[in-house]
Amino acid sequence: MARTNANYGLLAAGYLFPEIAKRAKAFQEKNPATKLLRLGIGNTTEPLSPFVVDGLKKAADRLAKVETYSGYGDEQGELRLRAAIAGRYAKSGIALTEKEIFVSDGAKPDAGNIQSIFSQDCVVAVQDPAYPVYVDTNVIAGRAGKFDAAKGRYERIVYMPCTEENGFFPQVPKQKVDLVYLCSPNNPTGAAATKEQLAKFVDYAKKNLAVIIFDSAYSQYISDPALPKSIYQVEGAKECAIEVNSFSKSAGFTGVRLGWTVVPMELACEDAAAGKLNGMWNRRQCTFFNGASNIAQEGGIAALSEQGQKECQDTIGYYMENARIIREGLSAIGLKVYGGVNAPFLWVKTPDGKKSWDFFDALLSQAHVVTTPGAGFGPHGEGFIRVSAFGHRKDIEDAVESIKKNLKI
Ligand code: PGU
Repeated sequence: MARTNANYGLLAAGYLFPEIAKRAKAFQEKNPATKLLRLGIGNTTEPLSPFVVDGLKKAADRLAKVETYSGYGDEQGELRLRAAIAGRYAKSGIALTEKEIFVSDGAKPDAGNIQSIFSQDCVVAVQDPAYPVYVDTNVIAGRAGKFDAAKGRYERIVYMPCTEENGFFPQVPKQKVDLVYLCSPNNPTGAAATKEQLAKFVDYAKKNLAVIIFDSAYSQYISDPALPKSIYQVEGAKECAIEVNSFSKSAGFTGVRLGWTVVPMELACEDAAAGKLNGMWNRRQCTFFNGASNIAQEGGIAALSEQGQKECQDTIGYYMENARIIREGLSAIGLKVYGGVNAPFLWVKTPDGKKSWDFFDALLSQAHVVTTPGAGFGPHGEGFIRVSAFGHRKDIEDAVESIKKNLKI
């Protein structure tokens, strides 16, 4: 008799974004004439850079001819792409070999799957609020324990509060934990960590033989040159950190699908000498994954070229101008707005201590704007909503105007 993974029963709620889509759809069905303005999920909207499109087309054309056709590639990704990724790190003074880079179909699968190479009894710490994948995948893996509905927390997860008081970057945990998830620039708060802040976690991880899982999916949105785009800019981080990244937000590949994970050879933990975790992730990927699409990988190579980088950066500039419009518009009506300077997300405090789902509902019903309630990202997300800067300019402007005109604060 087959039995199911009972850990699914421990998940406190449905996955956040489909849940929001469901509420938006219900509202739309009741109000069919209303145009909803979607600043909820962080989904890219602008066309790919022409240079990247060329790369994708060339790869598709190669598949059309017997002489150039290719099937399965290396599970770890095309060597040329891994070399190009290593080249990007080299520009920040980080030396990585191709063997330390694993190309994938996105940062979400990697951020979700990476926990599988660690022991089931590892204690996990997350920023609170955090991208829900870190917690949910550990719930499914059986590391989170039961959900305490009164506290809005899983009993075995260590929540590291990110608040207005600490500039949305947490203190290192007081207790010993084994896996630490960090995301910078942060989803959802939009805060980008300084090198000094990351260095404290690197220190902590080395002292406790913990491993940091660093999600840098929004690194290209950093405009302040003093802020690190990779945790490996911190001395010693290769010994204690895995880094996950993506082409989704940097090159508009949310639908194309391409990402990567760095597992440095130096990385070690309590029962793994240097090299072992790299070998385990390699084994995991070879067994569960058959490589990213060869077309997507050619697009990735084009995106990392000089021309590709320039064009992709222009699109990032477009989204960051959206962020500025949202920031200024919402601040002008007296809302307290964080983020949106080194990240495509704005973290907006709800007025009068409103619950985040209530403010979400108010924005939806009064202004017809879809956002993401902060509570969906963890207990300290309560009292905030996340606004995404991804969208067509006109929709962003309309959303801001509609909030200004229609929201009753
Ligand atoms: N990491 C972070 C921190 C993210 O915010 C997202 C997307 C990803 C990874 C996903 O990267 P891929 O390379 O595309 O897999 N976050 C969006 C989309 C929602 C989701 O479920 O991924 C968001 O709105 O938070």
